[in-house]
Amino acid sequence: MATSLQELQNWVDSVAKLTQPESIHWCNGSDAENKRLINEMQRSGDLVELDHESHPNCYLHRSDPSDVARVEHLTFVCSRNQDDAGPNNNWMNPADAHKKIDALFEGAMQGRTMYVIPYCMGPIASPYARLGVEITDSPYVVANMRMMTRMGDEPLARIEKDGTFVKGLHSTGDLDPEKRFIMHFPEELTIKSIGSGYGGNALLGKKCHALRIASWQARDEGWLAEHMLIVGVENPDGEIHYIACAFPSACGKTNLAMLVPPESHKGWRVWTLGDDIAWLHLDEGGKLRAINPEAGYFGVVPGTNAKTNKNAYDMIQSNTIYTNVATTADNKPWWEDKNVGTPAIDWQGREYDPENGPAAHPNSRFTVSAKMNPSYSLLADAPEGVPIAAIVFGGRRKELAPLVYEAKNWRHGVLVGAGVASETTAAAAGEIGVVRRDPMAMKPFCGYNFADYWAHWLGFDEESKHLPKIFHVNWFRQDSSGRFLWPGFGENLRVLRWIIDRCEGRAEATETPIGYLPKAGDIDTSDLDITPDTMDALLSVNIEQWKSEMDSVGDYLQSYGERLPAALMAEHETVVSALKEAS
Ligand code: GTP
Ligand code: SPV
Ligand code: MN
Repeated sequence: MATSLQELQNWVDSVAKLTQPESIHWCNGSDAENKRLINEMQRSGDLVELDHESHPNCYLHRSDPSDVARVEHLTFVCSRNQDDAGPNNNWMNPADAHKKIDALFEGAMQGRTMYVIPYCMGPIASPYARLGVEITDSPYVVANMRMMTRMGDEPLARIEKDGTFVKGLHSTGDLDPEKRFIMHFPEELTIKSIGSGYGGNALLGKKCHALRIASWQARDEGWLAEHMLIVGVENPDGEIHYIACAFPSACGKTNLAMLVPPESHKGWRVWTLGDDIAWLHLDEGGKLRAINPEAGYFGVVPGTNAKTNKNAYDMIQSNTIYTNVATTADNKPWWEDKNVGTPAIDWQGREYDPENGPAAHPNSRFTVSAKMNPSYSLLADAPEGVPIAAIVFGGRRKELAPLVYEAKNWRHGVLVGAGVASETTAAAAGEIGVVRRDPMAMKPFCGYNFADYWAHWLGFDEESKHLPKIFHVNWFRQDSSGRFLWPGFGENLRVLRWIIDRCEGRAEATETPIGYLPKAGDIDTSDLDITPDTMDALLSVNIEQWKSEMDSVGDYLQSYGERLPAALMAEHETVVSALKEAS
């Protein structure tokens, strides 16, 4: 027996029987194991080594061109009761789902090695951490999971001690998009994914476990599993405030989490706790505390340069796996807006030709251990997590949503979160740039009915008098020629400062029907090339536009029917009335 836990051994045996691998390898997470896998992948062509002088220990992986992003239409929550999954999820009944996907797993690993990956989401000693085991036939997944989670012997020991873990079964399959499914069985703590080797479809600790399954458990157990970065902002006096921000995929979480303070902000420092997922618990004093369940970053590459995000740019010069970037003639990685070098070979391995579109895929990614981050916070390993001062929702909106506003109270903040909308990005297959509702940035990730989820959020108000304030930001307002009005990136610190000052009761605000906005001059724009007119545009609330926005939010909420909490509709009514009064 490879493990003392009978349930785990039985499951591995049954999967082997179904998928018929040539051999089984239990991952211990060691350097030697990783080196061996990397070598094997170089031989098979799964990985290409990049120039090792400039990019030591960096590799390029090219995924199948039909497999470059999450596939939401093939992602299912298979709860016993369809209403528990809700209108926000695709649903299949568990028995049918198992039958359908098991048929695809039959013999799927023939001639391949089956890897068993024990992993821990969260600091290994944390009471909030959760365990899982992913079985996969992809060595690329193993190498990624090693950076993205705490993986190997230590987690296995805790799994054997605790006796409970999430079962994740993955096979790359034959990549036929017709035979691609990502299925979740929350009541069985089980995930089955076949037909994709990409990101959130295949690294099952991330979206499948830490968001879809964990959100379900969190509702039952009284906590929150959210699509949020966690960042610490240290002022020149050495005070640190921790902020958790939920922005949809490819809307700026990684960038904000590792923000580099601009020249004008001497003495400020930013500490990264996490860049994608936060697990939030109320502590005994009623404070909301966050841990990052992950141990690495699977980040968007395009747009990363020494100006936009020097921390990220420096971080990915070594010990990084790149997926679907282009390369230069001297075998360095290249992507759009890198601003150095020229592409020779595109992400599909073809000679670069602008006729074929971007050289790097717009959803090309880097995988890197969080420890490589120059702004890594040691508290990312703290079992008890960090106290959250503010929760910030956001999205990508050309118009309407101001640079920043503050919700009037927790209940209003939940409405603000539920009403989040954002332009779609390359992170998921499908059309790009269409505005869609993405409540709390969780549309693709909430493992249960949004109506129940909002009720769960609202319920925190009764549990604590010390909840964080809630805000909304939008870095992506554009002028009529399509230029961003706000410089973004490091300059976003200026907005975080206002947010923190509001939490500390030391900044002014104007009350509007949608919430509190900074007064002119409350956001420090010194040393910034931005006109007062632009700031006015960024901080304006167009009442007529907001009236129709709130109508659309109302229609959206109503579509959840009877399970929708009355308090959320009541809050919606309050905002609608305030808008009517103001016009
Ligand atoms: P996921 O990993 O998909 O969840 O994405 P994310 O939310 O972490 O987004 P990320 O920080 O990777 O940013 C996505 C894209 O938005 C990148 O191309 C960035 O360069 C760009 N971006 C990030 N922050 C800003 C900003 O403040 N302003 C502008 N204009 N672009 C930004
Ligand atoms: C996202 O799409 O929000 C991501 C990338 O963070 S993936 O891991 O592919 O889901
Ligand atoms: Mn994400």
